[in-house]
Amino acid sequence: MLKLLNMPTEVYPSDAAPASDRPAQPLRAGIIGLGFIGEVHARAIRAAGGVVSVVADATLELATAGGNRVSAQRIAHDAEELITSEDVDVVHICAPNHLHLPLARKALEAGKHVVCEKPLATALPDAHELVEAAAAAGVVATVPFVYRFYPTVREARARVADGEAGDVRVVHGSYLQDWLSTAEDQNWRVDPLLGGASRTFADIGVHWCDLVEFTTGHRIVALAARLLTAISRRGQDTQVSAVDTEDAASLIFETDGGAIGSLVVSQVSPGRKNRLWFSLDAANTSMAFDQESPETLWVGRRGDNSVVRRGGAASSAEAMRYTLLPAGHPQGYQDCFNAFVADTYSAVRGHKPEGLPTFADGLRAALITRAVLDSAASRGWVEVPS
Ligand code: SOE
Repeated sequence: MLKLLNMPTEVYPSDAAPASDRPAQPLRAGIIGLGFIGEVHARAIRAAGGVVSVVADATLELATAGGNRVSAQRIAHDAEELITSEDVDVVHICAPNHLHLPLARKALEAGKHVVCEKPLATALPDAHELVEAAAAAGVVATVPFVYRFYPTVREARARVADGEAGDVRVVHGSYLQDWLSTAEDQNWRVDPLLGGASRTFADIGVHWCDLVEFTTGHRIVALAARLLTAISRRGQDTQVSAVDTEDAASLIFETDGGAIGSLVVSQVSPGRKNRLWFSLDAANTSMAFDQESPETLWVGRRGDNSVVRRGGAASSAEAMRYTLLPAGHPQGYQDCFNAFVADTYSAVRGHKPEGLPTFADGLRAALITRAVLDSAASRGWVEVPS
């Protein structure tokens, strides 16, 4: 104890340290939109060492309530004020889809780094514009395709990349939810003016496509899709309106790596909460991932099948990079989000984290969504530009 008290002050030369040895100042985030996903962003910002500096929402009342929930330092009068604020380094856009383009455009014009929720834009030319604007601004611009950050997804990716799995031949799966499964269920995403022409595919199908393209390294080059609007009118009492967007979609596709595949997406599957499931059936092994049980990867072989646990001794370096806790201490969705924001902020600091989903990936999702809509309209196969 005495020794500690007598410790010479040079041991802690914090003031004398050269600037480069001092910890970097925390990045200051501004969040626009404080629904479920805005709050997920807020937790991830803090986990990444950032601060929730300013928040904005559709009204000052909403912003104040949301700002209190996430303990923001300050409430902006509106989104525009937040974007041009001095105390914001990174703008997180969590507002409804039709606002992504104008808000991201303004944030890029202001020279801010941007995290924009998917879909990046509701129309393909707008997604192109944002990719170009981000490149011209020279800032970091990312889209939260966060399922990439499950260690078991990285494990599957590593096993494809190092050849252990063999050539991927068949890719199949589904992404199913039930939160819009009754006629009383209503949400702004149902309205094409707010959510865009595609609802279920643009909201969750794009996650699945991003994930399988990311893990296999293949690109979907052609597809044939069908859309279903199972519930033609939604709402309650006097607030009932006709539905113009799809409740479900199915597609078959081909990849540039010579694989074929199929996907079913739905927001009207009772009991399925957020069931993103895929199987990559390759020459040596099949690998299946289930987002609702993300701690394991099923590995099928001609001989014995096995279940690979996150954090196990045989885990790849890529999976270990996102392993925070010892096996048996479950990691989940928020951890993926935290890792995504941490990698985005690391990119802001000049690093190049591998596998970070950028606006280019948001554009890729918009291209596939366009192809799905075109195919459903023509009832034929459509090529997907690479
Ligand atoms: C709602 O469908 C939603 O929150 C999506 O918008 C997310 O992207 C998905 O991860 C979970 O479901």
